[in-house]
Amino acid sequence: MNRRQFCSQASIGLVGAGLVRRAAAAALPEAASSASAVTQVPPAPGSGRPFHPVVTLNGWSLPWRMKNGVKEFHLVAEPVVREIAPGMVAHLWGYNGQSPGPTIEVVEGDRVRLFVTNRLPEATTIHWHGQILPNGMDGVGGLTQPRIAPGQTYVYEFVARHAGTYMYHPHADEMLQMAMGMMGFWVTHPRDPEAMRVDRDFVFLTNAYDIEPGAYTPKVNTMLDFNLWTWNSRAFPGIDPLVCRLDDKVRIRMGNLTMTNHPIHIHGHRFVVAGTDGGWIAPAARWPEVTVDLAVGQMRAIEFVADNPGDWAFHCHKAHHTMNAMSHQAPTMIGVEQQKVAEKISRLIPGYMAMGSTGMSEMSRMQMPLPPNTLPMMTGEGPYGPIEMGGMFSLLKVRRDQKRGDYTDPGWYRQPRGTQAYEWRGELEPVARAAGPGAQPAAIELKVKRRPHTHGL
Ligand SMILES: [Cu+2]
Repeated sequence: MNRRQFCSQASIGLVGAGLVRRAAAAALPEAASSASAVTQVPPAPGSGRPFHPVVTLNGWSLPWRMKNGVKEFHLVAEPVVREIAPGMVAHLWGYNGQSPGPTIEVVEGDRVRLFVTNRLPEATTIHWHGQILPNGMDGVGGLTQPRIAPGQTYVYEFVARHAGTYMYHPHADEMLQMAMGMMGFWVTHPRDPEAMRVDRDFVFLTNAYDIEPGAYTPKVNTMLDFNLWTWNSRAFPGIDPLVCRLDDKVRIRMGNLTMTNHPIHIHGHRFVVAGTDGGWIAPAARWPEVTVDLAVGQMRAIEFVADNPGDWAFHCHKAHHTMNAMSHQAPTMIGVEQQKVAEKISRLIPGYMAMGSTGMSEMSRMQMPLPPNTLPMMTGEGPYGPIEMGGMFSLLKVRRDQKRGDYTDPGWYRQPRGTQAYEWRGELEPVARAAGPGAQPAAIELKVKRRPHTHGL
């Protein structure tokens, strides 16, 4: 645990203790709040039944109080400021200081009472996605309850009947409210804390925003062409790595509240899909995967053993979703000789740069001036240069010497000697090509130039 994590845990603990002392007699539990984007590893539960808490990427779990055997939470729907990644903040709506809201953790069979206070400028509700509950607690504005007007507090109460992976979100002006970041994670732990035990249990929600470079508030009417693809309202390199000790049993729970699907892919490991928002999958029915598609409104829990040391890419496989704010209207410039036109334009606009003649990778190297409050399209500096990724991208960091329960970033992985790709510096054999119609012209070979050797590895 690093110092910041310790301090944030300590502050959660203090809020929890404060709840018991100061608000025990009050009808309404205190609403804890956190505006930090640091991953806050929750402490072991101090009241209620035991469980092993999950770790919310760049987020936290909401403290509760026990009142006559009921687990009470207080959610406050309100405008929040969220750092998407260093260099950009967004003005979103969320819960208790953050978007997404804090993760709610309960145990199967718990009776749960949730106070929901609306500090937004318009009415809202909360739907408890995946829960099997009485109809009147389902949170669909107009259908199962009146909407919660600004300033009002509503109470939801039900029994968390099934262990599993769930989420919460509004069912009132939901296109706008979800485009503004209103959502949160819910985990119902099994009755037996040792059942389905893993060493690391990570959770995150996928979300997407359309925020013009230089602006702060998402465009709420965008249907598909979002420019920020985020996990827990964070874009790489703002997404914390998933740090593991070698041979840890790892679970990653993910939910999708965007407008499109996300094929989530992991490198260096095979996993099984162990659960959905409908419940846990019987072990004999699970099959191996390296990519799982998260459809809209779905949740998936994947499990694997982190038995391969290294820094492994973990990302959405839609290439546009590992990019930050970009213009999709930019023309393809591969193969276009721009030198002459660039010279002419430079006479009119000093500092003009021609871009993309050999691809777009060069853009990750350019230190182009950006308007305030946006992110470069491709970001993240690795040990060998730009990683050329943004958006829905993070790292699974597996280390032999990581301590149990320690989530501190161990830095970059150093590959053992002889286990890293290297440049071939010998002679190249001539390539044999078939003659006849459709054959590749030999001239292509002549264009292959050897690049200077840059890494002394
Ligand atoms: Cu995606």
